[in-house]
Amino acid sequence: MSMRPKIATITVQFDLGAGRRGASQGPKSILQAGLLRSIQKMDLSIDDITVISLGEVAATALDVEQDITNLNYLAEVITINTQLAEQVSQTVERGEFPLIIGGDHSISIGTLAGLSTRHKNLGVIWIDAHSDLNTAVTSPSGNIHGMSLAVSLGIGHPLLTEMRGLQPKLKPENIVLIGCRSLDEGEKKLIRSLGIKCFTMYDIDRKGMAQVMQEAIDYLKERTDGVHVSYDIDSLDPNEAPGTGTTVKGGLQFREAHLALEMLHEAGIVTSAEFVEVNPLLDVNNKTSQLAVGLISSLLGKQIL
Ligand code: EXY
Ligand code: MN
Ligand code: MN
Ligand code: MN
Repeated sequence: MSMRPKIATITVQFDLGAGRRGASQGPKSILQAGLLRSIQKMDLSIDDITVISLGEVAATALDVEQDITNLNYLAEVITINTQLAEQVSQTVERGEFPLIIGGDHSISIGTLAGLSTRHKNLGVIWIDAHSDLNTAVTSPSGNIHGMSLAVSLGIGHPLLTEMRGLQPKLKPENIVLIGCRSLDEGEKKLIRSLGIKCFTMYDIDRKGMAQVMQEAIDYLKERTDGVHVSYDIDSLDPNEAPGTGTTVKGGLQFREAHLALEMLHEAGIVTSAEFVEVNPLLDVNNKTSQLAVGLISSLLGKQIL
């Protein structure tokens, strides 16, 4: 019996938070790329891994007043995230490690709501080309996957922020953004006004990933009661990972991302993780799903030697 917590894999076949369809097929392509086999090769037996699938959401699952603007598929986003929050909360209550496989990045609303029932001072490492800090007022697209971190801070439409019930919102000082290279004006204002720690691609190029990760780990270690890794595959350079819906050039090389996750594993501070935005419709060779399997494995502890 391994001493490590069981890994509760929650797959979320959902992409209505994004501007295009396809990320709902991310979980299947990541499992087909060998995720469970790769996890098994570590010190985990298969019964240490459970897989719960949250399926497609019936359209207009809630009757939300139709005059809400710039919040695409609001009802469906609320429905799936309410379900996901419940699953994550139960997983944490059972003392298991939640590993959420998306699906678009709007599902982090549910993940973080579920985690906040247990972690009163949760740290978040958000590895992403974007900061997902828009609201219906500042978003250029109305796609809720670009708003999910703002919602988790309690910023945005009440139907989203209050979906989280009375659970504590994330604290801005407990968030570290890594890999940003495409920020809207509203997001820049929020990052500055809230003093959110942000290592952009400029910082990574200047300091190197090892230094950035050491600073991020040291920063969160002293102030949080657990760390959630929210990994958006579009943090990688599109030449490495074309299978994602909102590509931005000048992204992370695979080795940089791999090092970041290996260092997070070694630091021993990570208590949950989610991997989102893999869209197999955009990558016929399925290279992106294979990269995702490699990154997930290194976060969970697969050492090179
Ligand atoms: N900032 C843009 C928007 O809000 O529409 C693009 C957001 C892309 C979000 C992806 C999940 O990271
Ligand atoms: Mn994102
Ligand atoms: Mn992104
Ligand atoms: Mn290990």
